[in-house]
Amino acid sequence: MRLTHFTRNVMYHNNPKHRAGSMAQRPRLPKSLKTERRGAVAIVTLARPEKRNALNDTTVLGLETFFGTLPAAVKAVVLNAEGKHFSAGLDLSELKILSTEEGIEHSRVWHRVFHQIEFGRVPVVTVMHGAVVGGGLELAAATHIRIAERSAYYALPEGSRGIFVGGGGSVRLPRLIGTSRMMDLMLTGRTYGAEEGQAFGLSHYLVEPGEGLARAIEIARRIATNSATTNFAVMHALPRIAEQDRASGYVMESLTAAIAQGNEEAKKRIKDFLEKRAAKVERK
Ligand code: 1HE
Repeated sequence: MRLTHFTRNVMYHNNPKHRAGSMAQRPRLPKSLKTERRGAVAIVTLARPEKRNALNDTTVLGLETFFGTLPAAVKAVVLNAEGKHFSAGLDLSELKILSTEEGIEHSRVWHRVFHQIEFGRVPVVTVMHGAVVGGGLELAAATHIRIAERSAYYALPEGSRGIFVGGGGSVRLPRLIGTSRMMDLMLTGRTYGAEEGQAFGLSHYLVEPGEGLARAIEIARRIATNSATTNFAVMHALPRIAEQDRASGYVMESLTAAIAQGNEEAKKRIKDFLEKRAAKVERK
């Protein structure tokens, strides 16, 4: 196999000495990612606006390092992006040199990294604006809460580039918007605007331009106050239950509910409510 930039990168990250979490110090992230801490919330920002945050190997593997080495005190993450666009998707300049075998490996690396985000330790809130296309949409779809600024628009230009989604898009996006809409996006190259994305399930919140990050931090802070058991159950049990047959789902739900309610944190929170120390459910 030719030793391309991509294969060298994968070999580096697959080496146990270099893997996330095995280092004594916080590992270095590539320049295309910036990070910031706000208490229990960590913010990771795609920072390659000159290339419209196109996702190259370095950035994708950097995300793996970031999510694989989150300090224990971080309870939620915000994913943000610099510049006018969230992400132009896969860095096409890297794709042009991959053989078929390397293409499979490339896609499998994206699967591994995005799986680590979706089924990681903490919920991730994404702020989307401008172009959210191809692999950028696949990345956003692997996160848990998506906030769209009104400038956001969505597309899957893989069809017009002669390729196919490779970052888990064909698994995740039909579950969000339906196979039929995804077919339309891929076959026709059309875009959906922010309002359509909101109506179809690509975003949970629609906000004015420039308001996404503040809203994301507010939501991430709220998520960080949940019990770790609840967040774990929502991230790991809920999507699996949704994909199981009903009978298995009910069993898994009972077990998850019993484990959650049995812990001291739940007992304390319920007692607090009953003794009027906790917030009511309010519609603001
Ligand atoms: C890129 C990329 C990229 C921009 N790979 N370099 N994705 C696409 O097919 C989308 C391609 N990009 C675009 O359609 C447009 O760039 C945007 C609509 C996102 C933004 O337009 P604009 O006018 O703001 O920027 P631009 O002038 O097109 O691009 C600025 C620079 O970024 C330019 O480089 P420069 O050196 O000439 O300045 C572009 O070449 C570069 N650039 N997008 C590489 N994608 C795991 S499978 C996933 C499969 C996919 O994601 S396929 C979808 C690929």
